[in-house]
Amino acid sequence: MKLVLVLGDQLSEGLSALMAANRTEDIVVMAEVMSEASYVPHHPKKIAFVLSAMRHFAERLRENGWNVSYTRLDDPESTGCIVGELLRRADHFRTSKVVMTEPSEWRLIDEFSSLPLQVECLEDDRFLCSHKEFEDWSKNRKSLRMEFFYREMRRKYSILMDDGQPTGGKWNFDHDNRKKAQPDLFRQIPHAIDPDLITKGVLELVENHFPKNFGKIGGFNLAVDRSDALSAMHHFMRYSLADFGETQDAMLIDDPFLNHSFLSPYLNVGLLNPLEVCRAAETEYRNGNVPLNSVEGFIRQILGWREFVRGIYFKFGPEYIKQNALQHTAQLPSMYWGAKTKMECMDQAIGQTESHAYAHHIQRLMITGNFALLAGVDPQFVHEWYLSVYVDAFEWVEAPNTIGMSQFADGGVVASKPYVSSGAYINRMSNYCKTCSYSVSQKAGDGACPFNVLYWNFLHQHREMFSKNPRMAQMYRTWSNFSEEHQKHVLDSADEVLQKLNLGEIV
Ligand code: FAD
Ligand code: DLZ
Ligand code: SF4
Repeated sequence: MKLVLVLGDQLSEGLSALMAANRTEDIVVMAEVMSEASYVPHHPKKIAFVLSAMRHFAERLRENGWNVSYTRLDDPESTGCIVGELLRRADHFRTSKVVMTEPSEWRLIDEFSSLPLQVECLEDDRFLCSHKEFEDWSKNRKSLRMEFFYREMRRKYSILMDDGQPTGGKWNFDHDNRKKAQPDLFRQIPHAIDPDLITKGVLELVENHFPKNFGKIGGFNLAVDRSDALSAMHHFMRYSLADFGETQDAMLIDDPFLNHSFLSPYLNVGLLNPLEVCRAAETEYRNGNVPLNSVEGFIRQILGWREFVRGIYFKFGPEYIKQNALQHTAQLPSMYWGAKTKMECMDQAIGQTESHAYAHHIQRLMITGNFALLAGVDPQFVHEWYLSVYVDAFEWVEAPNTIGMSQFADGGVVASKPYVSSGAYINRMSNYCKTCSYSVSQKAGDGACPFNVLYWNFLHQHREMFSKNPRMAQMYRTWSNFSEEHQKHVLDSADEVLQKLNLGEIV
């Protein structure tokens, strides 16, 4: 008899550890534990989602004949951590044999590596690219670019391929995407599910145990089992996929989801499988229901970006998250934890994060990420924030996006140039600036958009590193064409904003 460990983000019936076990003899171990619920101050909706999904999954396993040994968060006998719970169950069932699927985070891989038990750790084959395949693809490349990786994945799974060629004759249809969106009261929001009794119990538990964590627990409406997660997927395919591409980069006041899927939580805990989501999207296209630019853009996010960032996380090892290539040291401004801000764009992105534990990609990258980078925040604080506040946040996917793509703290492994912009980009892609206290057209001085002054300040501060980058040369030429007086005015204004942030004053 052996123990089969199932972690909170391994809620898939086809999990390799379950496949290697015998349901009539072996014992499944699942544990709600404080160590996992508090390694960062998770948003209450994230904790509730994971715990409720774990409870539903345990029920499902029992219905299917498994013997499940389940620890609840408030179990007085609990040791409070997964390793402790595994040892306790091993002692109780008098066995030292454990089978598990590789954890998706270095922190846990490390903890399990020195257990006084016989642990068989299997590959996590829910991902579409194995560690070996990523290593083979990446090992002799000077730079790792997602676009080339993505093409390999399209070929490997024959997704959106016709006679060996990409469907529609091109790999990427982003040219047709990236448009501004119009407010639309009739736009469908992601599928919402009323909490059942199990979820209600979890919500109460989380409210009692984590009253101070940033984020609102009210209005919880996420799917917590596979069947509802599948409904959420079909809902997205039916109502939002068609317009996904065009509005992918757009941002609108009080429209947190636009045509995004909000499927990341389900993918990340294993309620949905990435391949089934990609295939379902392709079928919508083949059936003539949705345009190619939307389907290709959507599939690229999952088959391309999601697998690519996982490859980066495992290739570069536990040290990856500690990098700080730009040597930034500032604190994370208090507005990130809900303090007042006069910046409409930050208020919108952080406000919806507080309410829904969700912001879409461009809000994460070009609003909160962009601002933290321009404000010179220590990437460790930024990383901790993203890992805490989003319901889909697990380190393997969050860290390469934050440390790499958003903060350039890996020195350019994920991104070929830093994702920074002035207010002009935000104004182009959103309607935020119209109601903002700041003026997006003002370049310096009181009332100027903070993104405007911080943007030039960032380029100026990091000219050694970036002025030779061909993709940034134009910006440096523009800066050098400004008069010295104007440059000084901009840099002084940036200093004032940074001072205020540093002193905790409202910006
Ligand atoms: P959609 O826009 O509908 O996209 C479909 C799916 O594609 C997503 O569900 C997701 O699984 C995948 N996807 C899209 N972009 C990415 C990407 N860049 N990397 C990996 N997968 C992607 N994603 C997470 O799942 N967890 C995180 O903790 C996370 N942290 C991020 C932090 C920063 C700073 C940034 C810039 C991005 C982060 N992302 C993260 C990526 C992306 O923002 C989210 O996957 C996406 O916003 C989830 O919303 P959605 O399901 O509506 O996505
Ligand atoms: C995120 C999370 C939370 C909040 N709680 C638990 C838990 O109580 N028990 C558990 O097994 N997993 C939990 N998780 C998910 C783990 O943190 C996740 O498995 C690791 O971060 C590896 O990705
Ligand atoms: Fe954001 Fe600047 Fe626009 Fe205000 S003016 S919403 S701070 S980009």
